[in-house]
Amino acid sequence: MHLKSPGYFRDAYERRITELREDRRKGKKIIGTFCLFVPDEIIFAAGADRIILCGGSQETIPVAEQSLPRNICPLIKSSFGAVVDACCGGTLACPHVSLVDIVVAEATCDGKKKMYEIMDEYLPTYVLDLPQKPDSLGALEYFIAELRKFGAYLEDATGNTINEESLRREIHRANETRTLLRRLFDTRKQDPPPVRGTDVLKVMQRQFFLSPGVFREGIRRMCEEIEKTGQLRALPTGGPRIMIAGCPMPSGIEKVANIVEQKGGAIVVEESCTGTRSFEDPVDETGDPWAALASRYLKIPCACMTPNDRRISRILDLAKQYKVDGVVYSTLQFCHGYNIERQRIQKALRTENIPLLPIESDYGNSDVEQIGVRVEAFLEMIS
Ligand code: BJ8
Repeated sequence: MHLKSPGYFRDAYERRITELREDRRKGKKIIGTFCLFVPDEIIFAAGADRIILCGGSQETIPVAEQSLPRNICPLIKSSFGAVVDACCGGTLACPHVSLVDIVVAEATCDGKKKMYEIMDEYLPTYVLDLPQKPDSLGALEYFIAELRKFGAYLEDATGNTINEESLRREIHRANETRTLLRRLFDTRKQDPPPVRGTDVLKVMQRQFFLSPGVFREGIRRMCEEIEKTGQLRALPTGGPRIMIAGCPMPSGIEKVANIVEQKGGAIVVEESCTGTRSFEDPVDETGDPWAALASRYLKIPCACMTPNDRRISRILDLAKQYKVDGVVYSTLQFCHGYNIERQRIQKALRTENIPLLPIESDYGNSDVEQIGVRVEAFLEMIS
């Protein structure tokens, strides 16, 4: 039986929304985020909470297109449309926006950066800066200073102090989450994998809006069940082993993953921000916590970074670890970073004889059939 909603998290979403609403009423600050580069550890250490605002809905795109160009990434349009809609009393957006006091954005791709400037007219938006060449001289020092500045901003916004003890505690908790996610992903190295990729994707999406404690408990129970029974309730498909690499898949945007499974591919790993990137590299718990956070977060191999060789070696490494037969490289339309970076990744994979299928899509369903035909041919080729 295919899991529609992983049972480990039943009712967790509704409870979470109620909890955040209640906490906010009591004065807790709720931060809206859009990106993996914003360290949760600092937000929690400041006594605030967070929820993801990344839009996965097609419905809010027309609202955004009233002020943004149409030819930009649908994730940007959907997210912006959700904020505009919610702030103008609309009913299209998910309930997250109305829970949020402040947006903490990040200087990643151009479309997002420019969108955030306009979003600030609707919700107070703080932008965390990032060095775009993470391995260059001074990049780490710069990012440490940026994180400290962000911490000071949160202290001001919440009226709380971030002390070393609270930061270390949150780093430790976040590392526990990373360890559990790694344990879950490790089970997928089996042949056939004991759990469906689409179910894991739904779990990965939950990490950005559930409370970390509830999320960890759900993952722990999931791992225990898989390790005890050899598989989850979902049946393994047993087809070619597929890595999905590319843009994140926020809740609602599972189209490509669904098609791969429907056509018989066994998704064994996702190289994306809704995949391995969220738990790779624990934060060092021994040294200065600000430096340790900066060092860990700067290693996130987002395509906004240049040169992004780290991503290429990680993809090759994941392909080996998970015994991948082929890579489905899934990008969103107009996401230039991930679309262009595909060339170097495809070249590197070719040296290992691993074929790659590029799929560029949007939030609509008009291309489902066409993607299905291409995925089917790809799976046949690598079977
Ligand atoms: S760390 S991947 S979450 S920026 S898909 S909006 S890049 S045009 S989402 Fe991302 Fe952070 Fe990077 Fe991860 Fe721009 Fe591309 Fe759209 Fe994107």
